[in-house]
Amino acid sequence: MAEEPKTHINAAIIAGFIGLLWLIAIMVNFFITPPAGAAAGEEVQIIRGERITLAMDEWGFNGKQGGPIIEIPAGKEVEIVIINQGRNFHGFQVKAPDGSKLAGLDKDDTVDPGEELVLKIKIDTPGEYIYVCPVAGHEERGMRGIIRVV
Ligand SMILES: [Cu+2]
Repeated sequence: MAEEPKTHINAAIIAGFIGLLWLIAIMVNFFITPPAGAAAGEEVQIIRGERITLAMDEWGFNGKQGGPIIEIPAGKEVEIVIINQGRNFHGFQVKAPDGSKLAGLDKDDTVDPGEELVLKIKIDTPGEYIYVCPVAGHEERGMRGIIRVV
């Protein structure tokens, strides 16, 4: 019985810690993301392989703001087939951690509505990157997703 107050203190510390983690998770969710995956509760589609097909429209990839997670092998050339199913012109670019272009199209190279383009890209360094439509304003509207190089 002498142990009991201590146990309560430990339980309070643990509860506080869990609460803190929960708060941090909420803060991260609100302030750091515009989510590059699906919205909370939705299943995130993962596409793996050496030929990836992505449909683009307003404002997302494969019909979702925050497109699917793409997983490609490091150091190997893969094909990204981008199909513009929207009404605006769109593009595809993988960003380096500093925000510069790592692979894909330049900002001004775009695909017209109804058109498709096969891009060959190769990323040597494994990691998690962001892919976007580089047309001004489109990333902010939801044309972004995660690409994992493994
Ligand atoms: Cu776009």
